[in-house]
Formats: sequence, structure tokens, C-alpha cells
Amino acid sequence: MLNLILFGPPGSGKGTQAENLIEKYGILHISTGDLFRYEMGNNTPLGIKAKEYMAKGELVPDEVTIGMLKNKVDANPDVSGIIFDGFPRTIPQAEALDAFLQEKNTEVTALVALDVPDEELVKRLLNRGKSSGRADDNDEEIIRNRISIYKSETAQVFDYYAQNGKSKLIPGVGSIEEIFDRLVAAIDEAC
Ligand code: B4P
Repeated sequence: MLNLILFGPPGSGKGTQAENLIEKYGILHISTGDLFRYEMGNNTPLGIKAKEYMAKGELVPDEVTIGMLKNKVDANPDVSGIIFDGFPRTIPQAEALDAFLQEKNTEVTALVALDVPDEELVKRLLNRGKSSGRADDNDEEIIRNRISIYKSETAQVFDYYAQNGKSKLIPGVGSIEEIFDRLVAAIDEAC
């Protein structure tokens, strides 16, 4: 199974690139951000809980996120691979993912991280906020909080997978096509 983690700070282009990658590799896309937004849109108990955190730019608690992720993987048993987009975002999430994949006799193939400077992230997210209707994209203070949480809680996940030689840093500034080509080269090398 091809199990890819698409990694990077908020606004680095994970969602954008995931759309093209699933087409190329024919694998399942799981975006925890999209799953939370779906639950929020339907006002489910999980969505109401997630909203409290997402609106402030904070991470949703691990136990909620991990449970939701497992349900989504278990609902798709016959896929040939998965792109995890926006997950794992903490070390406990990474440990839970590894244990969960191990139970299924598989493992993370590679983590590909998009590297984008902070000011470019802020610019992209404010720009998306004009049309996305996402509360977390509309306010510069919330965007900067998301970036700072990425640095304090999420960035270590890169080092965690680097211990096994699985992490790859990809320059994330340029055209969407250029970045896609860089990602494909890194993924193909890892397979
Ligand atoms: P997510 O939904 O994962 O998304 P994101 O971080 O906002 O952005 P992404 O990197 O996917 O950006 P995109 O491609 O859209 O997270 C939202 C929130 O959900 C989190 O803050 C957290 O609260 C919660 N959450 C999610 N997963 C969680 C977890 N595992 N644990 C706990 N909480 C969790 O790109 C952004 C913009 O840039 C777009 O407008 C795009 O058009 C533009 N863009 C993309 N590539 C570009 C390029 N090359 N040049 C110029 N612009 C580009």
C-alpha cells in the first residue's frame, strides 16, 4: 500500500496538491480538515466540538481526531493507498497512525512536507478567506496563531518520520504544476 503523509503549515498547498496526487496515484484522500468541516456543516456533535477549536485556529483534541481518522480508513478497506492530508499534526497522532497501520500490516511510505515562508502563508490564507467562508481564514491573528501552533506542536512530526529516513522537504513556492512535479519526484523515489 502507498501511504503518503502530505505535510506542511496551514496554507502551504496540501489540499491543492492532494487533488492532483489522488488522480495520479489512484489512492484515497483523507483530509482531517475536510472531515471536520463536513461534520460542522451538518451540526453533528463531533462538528460542534471541532468548531470550538477550529474557529480559534487551535488543534482539535487528539482523541477526537484519531477516532475520526480510524473510522474513515476502516470505511475504505479495499483501497490501494491513502494520502493523509493534515494528519498527523501531533506526535501522539503520528504514534497512533503507525500503530493503526501496523495492525493492518502496512506502514507510512513517506512524508512529503511543503516548505513555504510565513508571509506567503498569511497572504494565501487571507486571499482564500475572501471566498472560502472559512472563519479561520478571515482573521490575520487567527492565521498567525495557526502558524505558531504548527511550529510548536506539528513541526516535530517531520523529525519523527525523519528518524526512519521517511521525511522529505519540498520547496512549496512556485506554480502548482512545478510543485506537483517536485512532489511526484520525491514520492516515486520513496516507493
Ligand atoms: P486544514 O483543512 O488541514 O487546512 P489548511 O491547513 O488550512 O491548508 P492547506 O495546506 O490544505 O491549504 P490549501 O491547499 O487549501 O486545517 C484546518 C483546521 O482543521 C486546522 O487549523 C485545525 O483546527 C483542524 N485540523 C485539521 N486536521 C487536524 C488534526 N489532524 N488535528 C487537529 N486539528 C486538525 O492552500 C491554501 C491556499 O493557497 C488556497 O487558497 C490555494 O489556492 C493557495 N495555493 C495553494 N498552492 C499555491 C501556490 N503554489 N501558489 C499560490 N497559492 C497557492
